[in-house]
Amino acid sequence: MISHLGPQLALADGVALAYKLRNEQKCALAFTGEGGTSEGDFHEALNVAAVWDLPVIFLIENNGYGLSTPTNEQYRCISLVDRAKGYGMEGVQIDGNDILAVYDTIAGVRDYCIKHQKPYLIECMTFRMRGHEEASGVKYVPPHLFELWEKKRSSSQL
Ligand SMILES: Cc1ncc(C[n+]2csc(CCOP(=O)(O)OP(=O)(O)O)c2C)c(N)n1
Ligand SMILES: [Mg+2]
Repeated sequence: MISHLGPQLALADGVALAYKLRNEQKCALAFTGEGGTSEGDFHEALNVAAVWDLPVIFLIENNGYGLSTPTNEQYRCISLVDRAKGYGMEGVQIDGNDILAVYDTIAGVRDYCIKHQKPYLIECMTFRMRGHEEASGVKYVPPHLFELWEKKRSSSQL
């Protein structure tokens, strides 16, 4: 289902708990925007996953905005991956536009979660070049950010 934001993350904990209890060599993966991490459910889900040693990957797509709210109005830590330490889990921040880095990171983290029966936080850095949804537009985004990220996109295609 779409649009759960924070509350869907605890469901991934439940899936991971089922794998653990059945001794299955699997791990759960929950995907959230950085806006979803500003909800209380995010914190509960990560804390329970750490305390119960659940094999679950929490994947954050940090695209700079939660709807129209920029990240500097959402949190005060430098990076969202810094939160991993607070829950007692490992975490990594990667270039979310580098598809091979994303693939390799998730493949390696999956193996780690299954082998060590632990959760993991991955923060993928990217930028939202369009509105949260087509109707809302992007008037709240300073134009230089589009130029900056457009350049990054062009240089990564060289
Ligand atoms: C539980 C819940 N709370 C609030 C909303 C309303 N809402 C929908 S999207 C959104 C912002 C989400 O931000 P982010 O996860 O960064 O997504 P993005 O805007 O980058 O697509 C909010 C607050 C919702 N759908 N569900
Ligand atoms: Mg976002």
